[in-house]
Amino acid sequence: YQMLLLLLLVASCAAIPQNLSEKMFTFPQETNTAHVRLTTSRQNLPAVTVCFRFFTDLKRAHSLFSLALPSFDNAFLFYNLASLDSFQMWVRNTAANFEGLDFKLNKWQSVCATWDAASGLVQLWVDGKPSSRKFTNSGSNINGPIIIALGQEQDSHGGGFDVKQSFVGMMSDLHMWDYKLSPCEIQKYTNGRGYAKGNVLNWNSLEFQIVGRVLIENKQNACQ
Ligand SMILES: *[C@@H]1O[C@H](CO)[C@@H](O)[C@H](O)[C@H]1NC(C)=O
Ligand SMILES: [Ca+2]
Repeated sequence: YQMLLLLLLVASCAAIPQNLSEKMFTFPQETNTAHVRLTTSRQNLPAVTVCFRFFTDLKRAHSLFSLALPSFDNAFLFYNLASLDSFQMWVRNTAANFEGLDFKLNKWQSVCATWDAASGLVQLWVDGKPSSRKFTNSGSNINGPIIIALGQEQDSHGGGFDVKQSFVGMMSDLHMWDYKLSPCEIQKYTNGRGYAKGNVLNWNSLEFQIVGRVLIENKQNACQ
């Protein structure tokens, strides 16, 4: 009976959006199961911006944000490579490589990526600094039922995880928009002040489901 109550509680938590302001997800362990699953009713995106902050000491390759469609497992994927200055952005299963970026271990960093179907260009922003603009995939929207996994890299729609691509660390302030943020808006996001919250995913009103050992914790701010 208690188990049933617990299950009902878990089910209802998943359905109700939560305000994660001043919170973070902690991924404390290397597994091929633990993740946060996000869904959205939006199914047809002509452009995308995704921004979040993360902290890790991983020196191997890992997925930071894995968005899959039934037709493309890497429909929109942030993939950090083993060498810290190399990064891949995947759009509809086509990758662009970015080199010489300023990623650091054991430091909170902001990252944003923008893409639009018209130009097919992807650009990455690390702590507000822009990368080169690179072509991935143009002419088609990100279209279909979206499943996003934080903490794991999808090789199928909602699954196909590999422990050696999992994320260990913390993540916060995730937002997703269906348009390209301007450089000025990305600067505002990076500074954490006065930016328009995501209209596809909003950290202050987030629907999600936790699978396995992922914790919601307070951000560890120093005393004022
Ligand atoms: C979330 O919480 C923050 C801090 O308490 C508050 O400023 C903000 O208005 C809240 N947002 C929503 C959508 O409830
Ligand atoms: Ca994949």
